[in-house]
Amino acid sequence: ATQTDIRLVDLDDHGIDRAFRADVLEGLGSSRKAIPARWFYDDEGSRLFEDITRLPEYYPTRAETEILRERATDFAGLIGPGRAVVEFGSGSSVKTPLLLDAIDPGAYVPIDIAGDFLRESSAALAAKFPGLPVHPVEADFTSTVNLPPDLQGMAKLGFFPGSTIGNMVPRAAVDLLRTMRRTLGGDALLLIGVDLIKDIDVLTAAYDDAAGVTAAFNRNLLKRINRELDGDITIAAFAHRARWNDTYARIEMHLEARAEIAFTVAGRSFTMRAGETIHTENSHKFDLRSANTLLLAGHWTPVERWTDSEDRFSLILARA
Ligand code: AVJ
Repeated sequence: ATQTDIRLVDLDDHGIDRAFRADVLEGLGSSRKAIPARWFYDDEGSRLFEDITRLPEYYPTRAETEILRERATDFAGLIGPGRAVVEFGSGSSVKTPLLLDAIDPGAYVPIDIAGDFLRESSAALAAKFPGLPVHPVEADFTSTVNLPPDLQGMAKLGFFPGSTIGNMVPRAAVDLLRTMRRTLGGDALLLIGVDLIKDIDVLTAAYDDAAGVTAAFNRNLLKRINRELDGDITIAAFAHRARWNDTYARIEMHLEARAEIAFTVAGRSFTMRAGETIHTENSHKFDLRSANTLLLAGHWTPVERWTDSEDRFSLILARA
């Protein structure tokens, strides 16, 4: 294909609305309140996350970008040209071009749940790579995604950067890895980023920055609930918390009620005690063995791994 293609394969918006409502009502109704982290990424949340990646405390993006910059020759040799790069979660402005530059792909397929953000980032990417077919797909990639028929016969490289896999508890991560294998098909490869276990103060600061951007990102979930689910939550009544859970090897983010509070969402009433939290995110950290074990359980065989110069972050290449 010579023509740049930025058609958007459309997902049923009502499906997303219904899933958000169901997750929020179930999460707020449970005795330990929790809402899945994937709901952070409405258009505003996606923009706030981009701001997070530029924070001095938030090292993962810089560390991963360093690996992509330094190891282009390795990627070219191990991956080769002509593959369709399928990115799970739409590309940030910097990382994806580094990978595409390194391997000379046959097509680029970003999959994301946030449609408007996907449209913008796909258009920007297509402009940078004239002649590269770009096929954005608006979908929830935790279920098998039907890739555009134009890609049949092209081997796939899954790209899952940013340690997004760390947002899932191990059993969900394993399910997702197996789902990705189904989405990508036969002789696929997967290039996946995982954040490494390190000093707890460094980890905690990355999720509780001095400028308060991560706090705004966390609280944006409440704004989204108010707007999309007709809620009346007082946003300022909640404090942002980030804490290390050593048993699970993960940073947890919570929204903590500063005082007793009552609110309604979608016509339902909820109350919270002072100090009670809504658990909004897990960000699991790995060492190289736990990362390999996770991949193997997800039916992927590790082939090669790279870390940044300060051993903070790792990119792993695996084969189906
Ligand atoms: C994009 C999910 C990997 O867990 O580090 C950043 C999201 N949350 N700061 C992460 C996030 C708070 C990020 N991931």
